[in-house]
Amino acid sequence: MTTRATERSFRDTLFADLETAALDLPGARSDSLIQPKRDEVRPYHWRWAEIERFFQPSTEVLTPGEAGAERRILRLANPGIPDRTVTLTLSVSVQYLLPGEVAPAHRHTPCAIRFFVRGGAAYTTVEGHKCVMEPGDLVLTPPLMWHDHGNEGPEPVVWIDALDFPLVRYLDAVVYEHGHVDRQAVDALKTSDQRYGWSGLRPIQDEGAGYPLLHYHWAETHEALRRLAEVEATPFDDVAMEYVNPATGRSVFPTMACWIQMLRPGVRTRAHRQTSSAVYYVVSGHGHSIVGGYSVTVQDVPALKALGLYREEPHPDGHQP
Ligand code: 1HN
Repeated sequence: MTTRATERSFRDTLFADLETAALDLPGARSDSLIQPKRDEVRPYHWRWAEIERFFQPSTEVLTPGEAGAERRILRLANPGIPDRTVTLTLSVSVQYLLPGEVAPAHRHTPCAIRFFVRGGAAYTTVEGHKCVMEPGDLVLTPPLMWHDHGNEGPEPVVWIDALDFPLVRYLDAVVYEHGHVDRQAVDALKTSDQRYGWSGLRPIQDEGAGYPLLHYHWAETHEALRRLAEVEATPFDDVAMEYVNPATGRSVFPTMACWIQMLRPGVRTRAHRQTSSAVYYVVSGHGHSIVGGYSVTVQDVPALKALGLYREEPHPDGHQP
């Protein structure tokens, strides 16, 4: 009785003292030496119709450029993540701009991609390069490059934004600056299209560094995928191509990769799993994953590979039950 009481009070006192000293003794309580995989991120399906019905109401409560609201975005908030991001490393949103609206210039260390969904005459200006976006176009905003967006057409415009914000925040490396102007001055000679026709050629001065290509046009993307589909496919992803930085041949960003993918009609891919996370946007087509359609993904694979943390394995039975 006395021994037990003494023992308990010894432990209690020890843990209280450890707490005061800001120390932990893992394993002595229910916690383990290495905490298990964080399981709050859940697989989740956001239906486009559900997102779309909030476009109009969002204009009633928020105007970009007013009262600190720099952007009008509907952010995908994973029901398991308290910080309301889509995965623990990625933030994905749908941005909606009315005719004449401008999302003012700012810049930050997290990088972004835009995948344009619909509407005419929307632009994003990245560091003075004005990119006029059409459906299916991909535009990059590399770290710390100034960016502002605007809708110069008569219809509302919609695009998808994906950022590595949660990862950069976890690394405590967020730098965020507001611009002094809403719209950057555009350098007419400095467009991404002017320097790169996506011809497989690069200006010789662009070797190995920077972000020379900012705008990937849907017409070329679609054609490349269609041509590849005629000759080759893969067992796990069917026909998939990665957007690359032509100066390096690598992923568009060190933290984030983008793929464009086609599942040919009737195809059933084999099951696999990875340590990485990914978000799919269905561009066209339908199916119980997607059959006979196109999708674009953003993934955190480059960050995991750079850190030596990427693992991938096939499902032992080939397909899931
Ligand atoms: C951002 O800067 C944009 O520039 C969109 O359009 C979404 C989500 C989180 C943080 C910054 C944009 C964003 C964002």
